[in-house]
Amino acid sequence: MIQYLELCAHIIEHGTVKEDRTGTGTISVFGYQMRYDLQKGFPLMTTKKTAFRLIASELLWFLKGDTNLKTLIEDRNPIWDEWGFERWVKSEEYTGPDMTDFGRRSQQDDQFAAVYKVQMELYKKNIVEDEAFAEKFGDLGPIYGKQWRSWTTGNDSVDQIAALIEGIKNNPDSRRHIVTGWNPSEVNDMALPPCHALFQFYVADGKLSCQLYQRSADVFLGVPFNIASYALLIQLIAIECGLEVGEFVHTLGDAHIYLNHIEQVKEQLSRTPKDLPTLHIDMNGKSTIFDLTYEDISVEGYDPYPKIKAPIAV
Ligand code: DHF
Ligand code: TMP
Repeated sequence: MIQYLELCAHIIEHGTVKEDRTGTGTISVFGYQMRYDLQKGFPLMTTKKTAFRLIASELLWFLKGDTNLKTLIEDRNPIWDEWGFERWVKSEEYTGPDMTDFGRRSQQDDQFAAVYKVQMELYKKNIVEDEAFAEKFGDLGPIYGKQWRSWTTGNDSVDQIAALIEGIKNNPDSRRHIVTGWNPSEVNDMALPPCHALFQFYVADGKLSCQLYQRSADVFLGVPFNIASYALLIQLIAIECGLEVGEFVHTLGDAHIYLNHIEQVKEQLSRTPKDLPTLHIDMNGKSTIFDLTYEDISVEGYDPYPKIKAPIAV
C-alpha cells in the first residue's frame, strides 16, 4: 500500500490548508490518481488495522439497493450512524436535548459527549425496535443503493448494476460500462451527496478493471474503506461475469487530510507496509453475489499494525 502512503506524504508536502463544510479544517490537494493491481493481493491497509467486516457489510448494503440504516445497525456496522442521527435530530419530531453541531461538540465537550451518546443509543434502539420509526428516520435518502439499483426519472427506473453486469458479459469491449451515484436532481435529498460518485469498468485480457472518480476524499478515515470496497466490488462483478480481476484505478478530486488527523497520518507514515492479505468469497451454494452476506466474505493472511483512532468530521 505504498501508493496510499505516497498520497499521504504528497498532501502533507504540497497541500493547501483549507476550510471545509464540517468546520474542522483540512490540508488538501486537487486531483490525484493511484493504481492497485489486484493480482498482487487485496488492498486492505496493513499500516493500521482496518475493519474489513464493516467494508463488506456496507458494500453488500449498497448492492442490495438498501439505503436504510436498520440493516447496518443489525450488522453491528456503525459507519453511517451519524448521518442518520443528524436527520432525526433535525426533524420536527425530535424533542430531546439540543444536538446542534453534535459532531464537533462531542469532540470538544465531555459533558455534551455523554448526553449525545445517550441520544444516539436511543435513536439506534428505536430503529431496531420500531419499524415505523426506522422507515421514517433510518433512511439516509436516495444515496448509493437507490441510485445504483433504481435511479428514477418519471416512471422509469434504471438498475445500473444489472445493466453493468449484462453489458460486461455481452459487450466486454464497450466503453460505456458506467455507474453513477451523482443524481443532480436528488443530491439535496441525500444524507450525504455521493463521495465515490462515478465509476467505469473495463475488460482486457480476461481481466476486469475499474476506475472510480471520488469527488471528495477523507484520506485517513474514508479512503482506506473506499479502496478495499472497490477492490471487493471488482471481485464480485468479476465472479458474476466469469472474469479475473485486473486493476483498481482510484482518481480523487478534493483529497484532504483533516487537521485533527495529521498526527495519526504521520504515525502511519512511520510504519513499513506488510504483505497484502488475500480475499476469499465463499458462495456457499448461492447462485448470485446479491445473496451473499458479509459472513461469506473474508480476508486471509491479514497481519496489520494496530488500529489508529481518529474523530470523524460530521
Ligand atoms: N464523513 C467523513 N468526514 N469522512 C468519511 O470518511 C465518511 N465516510 C462515510 C460517511 N461520512 C464520512 C462512510 N464511510 C468510518 C469509515 C468509513 C465511513 C464512515 C466511518 C470510520 O469511522 N472508520 C473508523 C472506525 C471504524 C471502526 O469502527 O472500526 C476507522 O478507524 O477506520
Ligand atoms: P463533503 O460532502 O463536504 O465533501 O463531505 C464528505 C466527507 O466524507 C469528505 O471528508 C469525504 C468523506 N468521505 C470519504 O472520503 N469517503 C466516503 O466513502 C464517504 C461517504 C465520505
